[in-house]
Amino acid sequence: MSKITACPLDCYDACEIIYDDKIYPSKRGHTQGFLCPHMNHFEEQDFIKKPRYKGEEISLDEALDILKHIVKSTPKEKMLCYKGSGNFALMQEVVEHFFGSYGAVLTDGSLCDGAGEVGIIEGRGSNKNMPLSQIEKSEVVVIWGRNPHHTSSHLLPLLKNKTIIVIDPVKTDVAKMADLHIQIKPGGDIYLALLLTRFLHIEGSCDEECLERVASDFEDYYEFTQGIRIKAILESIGVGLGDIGDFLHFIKDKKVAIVVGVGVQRYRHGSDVLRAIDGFAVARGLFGKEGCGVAYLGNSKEGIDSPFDTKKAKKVSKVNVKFDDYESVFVYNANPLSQMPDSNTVKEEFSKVQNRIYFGLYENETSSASDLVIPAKPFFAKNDIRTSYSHNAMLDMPKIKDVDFGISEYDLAKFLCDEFGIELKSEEEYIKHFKNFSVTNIDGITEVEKREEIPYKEGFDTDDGEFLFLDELDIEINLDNDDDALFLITPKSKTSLNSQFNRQSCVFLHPSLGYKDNDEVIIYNDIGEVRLKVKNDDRLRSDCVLIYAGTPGINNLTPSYHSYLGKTAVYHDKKVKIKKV
Ligand SMILES: Nc1nc2c(c(=O)[nH]1)N[C@H]1C(S)=C(S)[C@@H](COP(=O)(O)OP(=O)(O)OC[C@H]3O[C@@H](n4cnc5c(=O)[nH]c(N)nc54)[C@H](O)[C@@H]3O)O[C@H]1N2
Ligand SMILES: Nc1nc2c(c(=O)[nH]1)N[C@H]1C(S)=C(S)[C@@H](COP(=O)(O)OP(=O)(O)OC[C@H]3O[C@@H](n4cnc5c(=O)[nH]c(N)nc54)[C@H](O)[C@@H]3O)O[C@H]1N2
Ligand code: SF4
Ligand SMILES: [Mo]
Repeated sequence: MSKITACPLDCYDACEIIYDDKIYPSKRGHTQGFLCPHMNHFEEQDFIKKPRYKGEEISLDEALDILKHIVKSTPKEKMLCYKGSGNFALMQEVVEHFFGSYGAVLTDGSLCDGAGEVGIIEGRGSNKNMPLSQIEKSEVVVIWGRNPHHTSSHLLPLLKNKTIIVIDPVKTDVAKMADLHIQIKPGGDIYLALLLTRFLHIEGSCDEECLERVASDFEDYYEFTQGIRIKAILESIGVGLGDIGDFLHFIKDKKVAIVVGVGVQRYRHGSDVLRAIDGFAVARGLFGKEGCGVAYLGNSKEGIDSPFDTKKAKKVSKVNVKFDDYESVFVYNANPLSQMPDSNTVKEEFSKVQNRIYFGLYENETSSASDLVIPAKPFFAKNDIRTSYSHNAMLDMPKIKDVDFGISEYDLAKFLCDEFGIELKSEEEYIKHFKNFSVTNIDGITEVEKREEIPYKEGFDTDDGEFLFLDELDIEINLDNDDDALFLITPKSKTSLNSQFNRQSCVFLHPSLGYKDNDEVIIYNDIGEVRLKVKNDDRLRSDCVLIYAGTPGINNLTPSYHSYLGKTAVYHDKKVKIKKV
């Protein structure tokens, strides 16, 4: 039996793993012989092992029987299936296949990268990613709102001997090693991207050939960037004119990779930020060339058709679905009571649902508020296959070692499909379906066949092949520091993966705010409040409050409205205040 599998987690890197009694990193490809702490300690986690109903332990058969009765007794339009991305592999969708085919309601929208993705698609016509293998070939890497030491550590070896520019409100580890760190005010990136484009044009460094070929509207766009008042805007985003000069100096005549994370698009205008960053990259001629491009979170399913029947189902937003509109809610691969914005409202509405079902690996806010809890099997005990949003590999995840608890997504879907007369193919057929979209390259690495190593070589995927620039800014961006409210940023923690593993419990503040370590404070705004201990952190700007994603209570403070485009949560859109307990 093959001992090669892959990490199932929602992470850029999608590492290859050898499972030989325990988990080891593969030495091949991008994994390069190391895994992060999540996988190194994966098997030490407390998995849920026993199903339970209303607090009483039951057998798996009893749990499935109760599930069947709940589904049977719930009107289809009153049954909601809420899926998250706790396990990122492709077979996970099979449970939605059952609920979607049956006529229940599924979710859409995004808690993650959706706003940025829409901005990219508006400009380029698609969201094809610059893969890791191309970043390796660049000379300058601009890390724009990404924290690779926490979230994409396999990028780090590729940064060696390259010029590094970091744009981040926090002096992250990668900012410390950078040639230039622009410690921008949160939410200011759109202006920085527009001003960089304007100055690129002023200094005559635009790629004229590229503009002529795929961006004939550039002159209009340049005019649009002239509408920005340089001095006032630079001051309001905390960037100096010298930073712009240094940035353009470092990238001059070099192969440049702009590596963007989700931090820049956690605002209502999130889609415009990615579109403006892309606009700069187009002006500099970074698309379709070796070692150049923009690496955001690409569409991990690009080049693969889903075999599952989920398209026709009615869908409601993951960001702000009203749980109490439903009689029964089936949550899997997710911890919405912690990870959706506006947790207080989410918890209250969830508590009013008649039948709350949680299907997952670990106990959390959602499992403890559910009536029926069904344990899932961990990745190495079930068959699956996965792709990534940062490289083109397709990684097989065969069942390697069974465990004596839980049920796989396929087996749960199979049980329900059989009970309700819904067609389901065999597990092998689905895995084969996915494999049909792959090809094995000369290094023995299996990749998605239709992915281009250097995307947009032949122009963009818009109707006429041209890039579509942003042409208006009718947005309201609150960059004022004139009240005592502070910007809230909620980046990813090194110790947890969203709400899985070791979650943080502190609020991080700049020492100049005058709090002592371990002071108990209440962070609040008009949405809610959370009580946390202080940790002083001089890597922050003094106008920022940092609470890591996954910290219990963080989303008491975050708004449930969508980004203007892309139906995405906007976790950094609301400022907060602090009071001592
Ligand atoms: N260890 C770990 N790894 C993870 C995860 C995890 O929870 N833990 N989660 C996974 C998931 S689901 C995702 S989506 C990815 C996300 O991974 P990343 O894209 O790296 O996202 P974040 O850590 O949220 O934010 C990255 C950086 O953006 C900065 N930032 C915040 N606001 C702004 C802003 O307005 N402008 C700029 N320029 N920067 C800003 C933050 O300070 C932070 O350093 O990570 C994945 N990997
Ligand atoms: N404030 C703030 N909130 C955020 C974010 C932020 O940056 N700031 N980040 C957002 C982002 S980018 C994301 S992607 C979301 C993530 O939010 P979620 O998708 O809810 O992810 P997790 O918190 O990792 O919870 C995943 C759950 O999936 C379950 N699980 C894991 N593996 C399996 C499996 O194989 N099968 C089944 N059935 N279940 C499994 C585990 O029990 C785990 O508790 O959170 C969002 N929330
Ligand atoms: S770096 Fe990402 S893909 Fe690799 S082991 Fe850690 S969580 Fe998994
Ligand atoms: Mo995410």
